[in-house]
This record gives sequence, C-alpha cells and structure tokens, in this order.
Amino acid sequence: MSRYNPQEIEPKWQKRWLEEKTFKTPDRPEGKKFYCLDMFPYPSGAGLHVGHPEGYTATDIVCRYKRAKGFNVLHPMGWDAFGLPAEQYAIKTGTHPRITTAKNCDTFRRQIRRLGLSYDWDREIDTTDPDYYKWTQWIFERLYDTWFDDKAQRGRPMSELETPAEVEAKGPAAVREWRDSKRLAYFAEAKVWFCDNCKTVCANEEVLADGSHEKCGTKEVRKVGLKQWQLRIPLYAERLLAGLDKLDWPEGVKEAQRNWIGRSTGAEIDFALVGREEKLRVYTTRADTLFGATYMVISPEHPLIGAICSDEARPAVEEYRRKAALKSDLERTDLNKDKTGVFTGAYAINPLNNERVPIWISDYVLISYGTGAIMAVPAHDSRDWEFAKKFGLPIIEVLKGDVDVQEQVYEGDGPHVNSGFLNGMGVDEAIETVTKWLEERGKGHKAVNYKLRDWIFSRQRYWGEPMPLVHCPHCGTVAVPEDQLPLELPEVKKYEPTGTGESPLANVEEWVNCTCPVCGAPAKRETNTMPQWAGSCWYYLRYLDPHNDKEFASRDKVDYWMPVDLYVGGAEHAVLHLLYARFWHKVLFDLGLVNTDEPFMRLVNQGMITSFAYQRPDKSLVPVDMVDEEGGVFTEKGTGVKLERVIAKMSKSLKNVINPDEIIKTYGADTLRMYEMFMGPLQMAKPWSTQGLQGVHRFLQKVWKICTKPLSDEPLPAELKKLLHKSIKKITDDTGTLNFNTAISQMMVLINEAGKCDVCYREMMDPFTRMLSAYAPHIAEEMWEILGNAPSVSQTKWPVFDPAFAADDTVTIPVQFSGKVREKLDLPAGLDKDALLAAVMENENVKKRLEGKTIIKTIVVPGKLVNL
Ligand code: ANZ
Ligand code: ZN
Repeated sequence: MSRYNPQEIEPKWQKRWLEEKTFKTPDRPEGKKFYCLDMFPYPSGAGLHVGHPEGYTATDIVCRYKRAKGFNVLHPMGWDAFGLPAEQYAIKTGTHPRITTAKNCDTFRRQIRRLGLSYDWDREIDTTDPDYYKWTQWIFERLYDTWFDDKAQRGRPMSELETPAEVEAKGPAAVREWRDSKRLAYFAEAKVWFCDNCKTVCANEEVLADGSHEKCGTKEVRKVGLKQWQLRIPLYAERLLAGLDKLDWPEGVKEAQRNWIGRSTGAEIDFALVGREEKLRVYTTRADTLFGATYMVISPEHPLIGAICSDEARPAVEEYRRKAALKSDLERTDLNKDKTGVFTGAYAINPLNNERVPIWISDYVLISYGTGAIMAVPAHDSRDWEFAKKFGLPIIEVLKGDVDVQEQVYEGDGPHVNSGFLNGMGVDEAIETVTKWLEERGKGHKAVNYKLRDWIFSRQRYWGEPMPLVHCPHCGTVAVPEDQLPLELPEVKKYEPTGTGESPLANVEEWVNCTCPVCGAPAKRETNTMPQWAGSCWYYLRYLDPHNDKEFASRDKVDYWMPVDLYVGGAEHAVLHLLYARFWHKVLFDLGLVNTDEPFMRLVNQGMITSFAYQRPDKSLVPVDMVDEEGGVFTEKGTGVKLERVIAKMSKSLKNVINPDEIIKTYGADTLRMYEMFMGPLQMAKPWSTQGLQGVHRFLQKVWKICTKPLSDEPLPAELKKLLHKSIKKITDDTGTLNFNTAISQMMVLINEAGKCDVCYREMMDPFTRMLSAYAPHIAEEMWEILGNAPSVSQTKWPVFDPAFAADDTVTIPVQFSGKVREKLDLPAGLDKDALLAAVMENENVKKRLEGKTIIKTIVVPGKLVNL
C-alpha cells in the first residue's frame, strides 16, 4: 500500500489541470451561470499570507460544487498591482516598478497555483498592464463625459446637457466653465495635506492627530490648496444608499457604508445680518430649537468673514484663521478637545423673534459640511454648551428635560418651552411646524446633507494610471481620443515626486508637451496619476472578456455573467473599495454599458486568521520564540516570568506569522485548504493551531488508507449506507450554504465509520470522492483514478442522496428564547446535550435571532427542549 504523499500527487495534478485547461470557462456558454469573485490581491513583496488561502479556498469549494451541480462557473484571478511599495522601492534602488511588480506577480501566481485553486488562468488580469489600464482610462473618460441629472437621479452623457442661454451669452470660456462644473470628474483646487519631507500630497487618513505624517514621522505636513482631479460621488449618495437594501451583504458592511455616506435631514435657515444685505445661511437638524439660538458660529474658512468682521476684531480673527488652517478636520471636531473661538464683532437676526445674536468663528464648525455656519443652541447641543460656558454666552432652555441646562446640557426630547408657538410640542412636531413657518416666509427650507465628500482622485505619483487628459490653452481640458488609448506611462529618470506638488511625470518634457487633440495647438498632458483604487473599481468586468481590444467587455458577456453572484474578501474593504466600485458601476449602468445597477449581489467577509501570542502581566507581548511551555503553563525564556496566552493578529514582531509555503511543504495544499475551512465558520475570526492542522492531515491520511484497501463492489452494509446518505445530505446542504466546517465534520464522521471496514466500498468511496474533491481536490483526483475512473473527478456530477436512507428518526424540538417558544426544529432523534445544542445553534433562524445578543444561560433537555 502506498503512503499518502501530497508532495508527489499535488504538483502532478496541478500541472495536468494547467496543461489541459481543466477549469477553462466556456466563452459563449448557455444555461445557468455562477460568477464567483475573490478580492484580487495586491502582490506585495512578502508573498501570500494565510488569510489569502482562506477566502480563496472558500470560493474554490463553492465553484467546484456549483460546477458539479451543472452551473457554468466563472472563477478568475488577477493582480491589483499599482501601488506605493513598488514605487518606493524604485526610488530607493532605481529598479523600475514594472520589474518589481512582475516579480511579485510571479510569486503570487506560483503560490496560488500551489493551492490547487480552480481558476481559469486564461482570464488573468493585471491592472498595470496597458491593455488593462487602457480601459480604466476609458471609463475615467466616461465619468468625465457624464453629468448627473438630479430630477431623473441618473448620470447622462454631456452631449445631453443643454447650456442655459444666459451662460451661452457670456461666450465660450463661460460655457466651458459651466459645463466643466457639471462633469462627474472635474479638476479644481482642493485643500490637501502636503508633506515637504515626502514631497507629495498625502491622504487625510495619513496625517495623525499630533500633526505628523504617518509615513515618515516628520511634522513637515501642511495644508495647501492644490488643483486635484475629483469625482462627484455625493451626487450618487441616494442611489448608493437605496441600492444597499437589496444586497445580500453583511449587515455591518451595509451599516458602515450608510455611515460613510452619512445622510442627514434638516433645514437651511437664513439669518439676516445687522447692517448688511447678505444673509447668513445655516444648516441645522434641529430647527425646533431656533428660539434657543443664542449665538452663531461660522467656520474660519467661511467666505463672509472678510466682509462682516469688525475692525477691532479683525487682527484676532485673522490670527485664529491662520491657526485653524493647520489643523486636521479630525482634530478640529474632536469632542474632548477644549473649544476655542473668536467673536467677529458682527450680529445676525433670529428670524423667529428678531433677537440680535453675536457671530463667532470657531474651528469646530467645518467649511466642508452643510453651509459652514451654524446657529448655536447651547442648552441642547453639547459642543455649543461647552463653547457657551467657556465664553460666557447665554444658555436658554427651549426643551423641558430633567436637568438644569445652566449646569448640564440636555440632548433628549421633551415639550418645548420659551418657544412661542412651539411651546408644548415634542421635537418632531416642532421641527415640522417651524420648518413650515420658515418656508412660508421664504426664510428657510428642508435640506439634506451627506458626510460623503467628493473623491480626490489624483496622485502625484509615478506608478499609477496616467490620467488621459490634455490641457490646451485654447480648448481647456480635453480627453485623449479613444484611438490614442492607452496613454502609456513614459520612462522616467527619477521616480521621486518633484517637490512642487507635481508627479515625476512632470519632468518628462517630451511626454508632457503634446498637441491638442481638438485644435492641434501645442498643449500639455495632465501629469497626475490615478489612485490605487481605480483599477479595482471595474476589474470584475474585465474578467468577462479579458482579451477584448474593442470594448472593456462585450455586452453579451456582461449580460450573461453579471452581476457577480458571490464576492468574498476581507472586511477591511467594507467602505472604500466597495463604495467606489458601486459608484463606477452605477455610472456605467446609467450610460447603458452594463445590465445591472449593482455589481455584487452577495458579499461574504472571511474572518481574520489570528494567532496565539503571549502576554506578560503588564500586558506587553512576548515573541513566540521567547516562550517556554510546560503542561499548559507558559513562561518567558530567560526571566521565567509567567505569561498568559492570548489571541493576537499575526505579526512579524511577535514571530507568530504562518507562512503558507511552509505548511504546504510539510503537509500539502489539501491539508492547508481543509484546515483553514475546518478552523471554524468562514465569517469568524479564528486562531491558528498547529495541532488542528495535524488533525486534518491525519484525516486525509485515513481517507487515503481506506481508498487503498481492496476495492469492493459489494453493496454497502446497511448502517454505513444510512450514514452515507445522511452525510451526502448534510455535506451538500452545508457546502451550498458556506458552512464548510460542519461539512468537514460530517466527512470525518463518515470516514471514521468507513475506516472500520476491511475493504473500500465503491458505493461509498465514489460519492465521497466527488464531494471531497471540492475541498481537497488533489487527493480526490488521485483517489478517483484508484477507483478506476478516468479523470477528472472535477468534471463529474455532485452525488445525490436517497431520502429513504437519509431520513433520520427525527423529533421536533421547541427552542425557547428567554422562556418563550420562538422556533420549532426537526432534529435527529437521540442527540445528546452537546450535539442537540450544537444542532440548534447551527440553525439559520436561531442564528438570526441571536445576532448581536449574548447568551447568558442555556437549558438543554435532550429529546425535549432547548432554552436560550
Ligand atoms: C442647531 C442644533 C441644536 C443642532 C441642537 C444640533 C443640536 P448632523 O446630524 O451631523 O448632520 N452643524 C451643522 N453644520 C455644521 C458644520 N459645518 N460643522 C459642525 N457642525 C455643524 O449634524 C447637524 C448638526 O450639526 C446641525 O444641527 C448643527 O447643529 C451642526 F440641539 O443646529 B445643529
Ligand atoms: Zn486645443
């Protein structure tokens, strides 16, 4: 009998699959389809980590299962390969990022192939390939050529936008400016962080609260006004919100997107200014508190400041504005921070009672939100309350609560007081009433605001898609014509940004100087590049038709394959990638280029694979190689300090990183795949355990051992037959619902029983091998041959169970929640306490009811009931 030797059989089958293109997706398929997408990786120099195989194996199992169920399956892989590390490496060493990237892609491809994943490698894509980014540029040009029709709530081509006659009358420059102001992509000054040390613009998130740049640690960051390409994603806010409702996504991800979009409903109210014509417009969600507005605050960047500020106040106001400009929004809105501000010397008039209210400036009001000005109601808003206390401004109670508002802010509901015609009303009614009152007098109206900001889309970097635009002195900004795409990255001598806020491309004169595609005059190319998000906004469409050089994908392929049926990836992409991709997709939909309004119907986040770490009493962590274990007690080498074992993220410094290559070398890819699926539910975080891994490896050895026993065509013994059909039922159900860990448990139960026989029953091994092949494909292929079949097992049908044998003697178990019966479950009879509880907890309805709750106590009466 031969030994189970994954090192021999795995490369053999991988080679064969590749050569025979076993997993090639038909190009013009018919019938049922299943599009299963992995979040494609950034091919970092470090290679694959154990988190990658987790999601990839999960999708691979589903794909193999769906194929066996008769679906046409699209299961592609590619590289999200633009990005900073390759560029920084280029700056340091002079190696072209293309070379570094190609090398890293090779490593990733080799590692991923070694996992035996059933990708159609003819569809591999690379976002840095000019044949790919040609279409990224082309889609960007579509955004540039689209405006948003607010009434129709959809994007439309610029050719369908009529310029108003009064703009037309002002001449071509005015027309161009007006039309540019409508485009989804526009070029305008934005306040951005610039690091003098790194010589580049950095993202808001990269600037830490203490004013230092996260990447280099210096404090040489400042806010500058620089012209940047921006995308008007907020115009799609309503659609992006509404679309979430119909998606089968984790609730947490949907909620994160809703919060990021941050829809707020309230009113804009106009305050007259004492001695001036202009009005001061504020945004409030609490128009009902208008009688309690005792002062106003405008943002330090507010355009009216210069005009309204009194001469006495001017020096202090100017000084305050200078200081505020240096702070980040995060720092400015930090609730724990001491409030600062300056009186402008100006007054506004409360439209309800005609009282004069002083106007202050303070940095807790942001210019980028609402109207950049607020009415302050210190009695009922904590920020305003603190400010009023600090500067001795009056606090007027307008809502009756249970506190003295001079001592403490009251932010709850209650009957209005001191509020004229609003007295006695609650918040909602008062908002309705006062907004109507203001509307009737032309002093205010309902308004909606979003936290979502225009997306700053340009970077001053080399290793990104060049933006396909030309700046002409006569024609303004002009898109590079489609037949000149891709606009390829030129070779540069230096990869460093120029230091003036321009990308390294600005130094390549032969490239920058060009002719205007419209009028032929000398013109200059746009030198900014796109951010790393761009390529991943549409890659799922390119997989459908990766070699098409006429279109980003042919429409009939889009119609057949889209939308993506299952998308699996890490939770870290909850907001940005998924929101950006949805936005681009909606624009393409509006332009009639794709068939669905949403790209990804079902999303699953795989849980993080964590590791054990060891903690000293002072909570500091000790690297794994500095830990001694004896009988479950952990101590630190050298010092003998007692350590507690805790769960932590894998990290280099803790030396607890698991390298998939090493695992494969020792145990094989099938063991790695199965172990990662067996660790626990896909969506949950779970710690790596080498013992668990070895257990799974032993299971595969056992399977192998049975398969190499004498083959028998005798009918299965009755008991085993019953167990087989029950197992097929459970494994089928669990695989279809992504409950891989419980499917594997069932395989283990079956194999344990089968291992007791002296022979290998074909009647059992045949269907078992087909199912196993989704999970551990290499060993399954080999077993399939041993059973005397022609390859490949991956191209056979999924087994079906015979209900006559699968039927269990079942009992109906009532499940109580806090003593009330909420569910009745049909479960196998004879389950013991633990098994019964486990079966109940596995039920989808029970899971739903328990979402977000903690079980304090369980009562389990076998065969009778379960109380949670
Ligand atoms: C008066 C008031 C009374 C407010 C009250 C709140 C409570 P959301 O829900 O986030 O939209 N606000 C408006 N514009 C602002 C800006 N640019 N910077 C900082 N704060 C701003 O919050 C809207 C509320 O935040 C508005 O309603 C306004 O304060 C403040 F008892 O107006 B409110
Ligand atoms: Zn021109």
